[in-house]
Amino acid sequence: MTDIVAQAQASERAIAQAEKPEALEQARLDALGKKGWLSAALKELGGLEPEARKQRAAQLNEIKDRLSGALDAKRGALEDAAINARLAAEKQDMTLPLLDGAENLGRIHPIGQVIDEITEIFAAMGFTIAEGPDIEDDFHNFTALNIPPAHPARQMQDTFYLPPREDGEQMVLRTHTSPVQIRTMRSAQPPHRIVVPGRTYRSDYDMTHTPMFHQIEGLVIDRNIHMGHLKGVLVEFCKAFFETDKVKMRFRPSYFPFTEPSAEVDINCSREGGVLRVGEGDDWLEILGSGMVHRKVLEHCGVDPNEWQGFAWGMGIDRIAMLKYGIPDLRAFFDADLRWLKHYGFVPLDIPTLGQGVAR
Ligand code: 2U9
Repeated sequence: MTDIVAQAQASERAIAQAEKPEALEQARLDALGKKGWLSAALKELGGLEPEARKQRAAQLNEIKDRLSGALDAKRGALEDAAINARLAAEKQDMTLPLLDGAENLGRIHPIGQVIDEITEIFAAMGFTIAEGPDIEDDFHNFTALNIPPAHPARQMQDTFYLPPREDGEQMVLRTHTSPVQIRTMRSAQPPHRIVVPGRTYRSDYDMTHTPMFHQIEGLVIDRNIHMGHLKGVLVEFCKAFFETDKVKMRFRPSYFPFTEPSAEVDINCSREGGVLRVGEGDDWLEILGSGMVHRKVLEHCGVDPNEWQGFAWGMGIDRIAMLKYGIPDLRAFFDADLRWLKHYGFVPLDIPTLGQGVAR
């Protein structure tokens, strides 16, 4: 009898003192396991007198319940302790910015970035984006734009011609995005306010020219439109794009077949020490061409030039991107070099710490 009480107390002590699940399991096996002392005691019940057996069985069951309860409680306590120990040891500061993740973030190509910047500025002025095909017919790329057959822009060295079709028509890779404005005017009634970004193609390749390049053009057609509107829109655009109010602009008379009068637009810059700074200094830098839409172009589009007038402009996106972000070589734009893109590209989300990581 005392034996059992002593063994029960020893088991309770072993349970209380167990510091690891393995020690607790051993304590359980020693008492309640098949070969444990309680199982052995239960097996001995059969040899007892009925009355003694009853008392002994009640005692053993009470001990078994007590030990089982103690084992469950201790198991729970050890599990809690293990979790708390892990929480303390593996604590992570979730407020720290990403480091490895930032390394692997994709980048927006400078051309895409500049297209987004420019279209956003014009969108705020009420323009919508228009797009069209890269492969164009002669009418939309040249004739409608008042570019006659003998014009140098049509010559083989500038224009990529596709093999003639069965009907004899020779399509071209568009040499500017202007055909999109032609399509817009021929398919919808004025007024129009559109910006047209896209790929354009000319047979040219050197430090400053690639056979595929990007343009963005704009067109406004409405009643009583004049050069003052053209100037106002382009001045606002330049201030917003170069993020300065002090940029000076110069409108120089020029010639384009599709506009009359025409003007090229320069902004002031400094080139001290070989570093180009926009909006500073007394040098000039050409950034775009513009003009009032030629009446012959309006007529080609079924727009009555006596009722509707408009202005248009065009600029090279690649050149403007190089200028704004100090990118030296145009050809690198199209090399698909990920190291270059990591350096000159833009992080998609505007979260500074994502782009730069943090000190460890
Ligand atoms: C229509 C009528 C007029 C678009 C214009 C320019 C002037 C111009 C060049 C800038 C650099 C092309 O990428 S570049 O080589 N563009 O100077 N573009 S006016 O005039 C239009 C367009 C469409 C219907």
